[in-house]
Amino acid sequence: DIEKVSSIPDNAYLESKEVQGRAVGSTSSNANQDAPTLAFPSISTSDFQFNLEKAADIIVDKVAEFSNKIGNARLVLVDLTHKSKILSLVKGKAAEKNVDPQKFFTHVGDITHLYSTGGLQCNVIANAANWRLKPGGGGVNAAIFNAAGSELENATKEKAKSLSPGNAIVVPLPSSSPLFTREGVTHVIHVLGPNMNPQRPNYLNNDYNKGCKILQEAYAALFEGFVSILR
Ligand code: AR6
Repeated sequence: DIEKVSSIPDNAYLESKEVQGRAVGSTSSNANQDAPTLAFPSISTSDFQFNLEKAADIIVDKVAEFSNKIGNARLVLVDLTHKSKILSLVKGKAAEKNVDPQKFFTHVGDITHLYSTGGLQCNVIANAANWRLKPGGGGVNAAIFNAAGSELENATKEKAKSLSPGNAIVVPLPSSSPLFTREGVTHVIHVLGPNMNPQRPNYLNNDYNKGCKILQEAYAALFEGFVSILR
């Protein structure tokens, strides 16, 4: 796939390296591949239309802050395509800030097929949810609820009825869910980010003071949720 390969930036920065390693067997460069791993999408930057530069700064700041609190576990920012603007921005900023590439890297792939298609084992995935915690609505939310089956919907309902912006909720996934059996996902963490889309609820009317604060809170809640699973 020449098109895809040529679009990988020069500073590809560990992207998907262990994926290839996993397929051909273990090597010293991917010794950490069995570590607990949180895969997360870029919250609020697609349907919720949050500014990508601002989001990238917040992601890298929060990752840097939490990378000291997760032991040997890993954080992985995922997006669907090699052309993802948010992945390149975050890769650049993470390299500038010397974020440990063993603890944080980016990965191109569908968050519902990380192991089966990408060979990347992630026991926890995050969802960019809606406030009702309901399936559908497109984006990563629809993909995760579809892939996880009714098990996720029911397990979510048991935990909470709704979510307010800047918050996250950890949902243990029943072992009968296809996402558990096929991908090895044991927990989904729903996160509600700030909304800059006038067509959606809780619209912030371009108020980036509030928006950035809510996005920071959202990532802190997400990473704290992951830390609570590690304990
Ligand atoms: N795998 C990996 N990344 C994905 C996938 C996937 N299957 N699908 C989308 N992304 P979005 P938001 C990336 O719009 O902006 C929903 O309707 C996508 O490229 O899913 O927080 C909810 O119900 C982008 O980088 O979430 C809410 O109402 C990132 O995931 C609303 O959208 C987030 O894009 C939330 O909007």
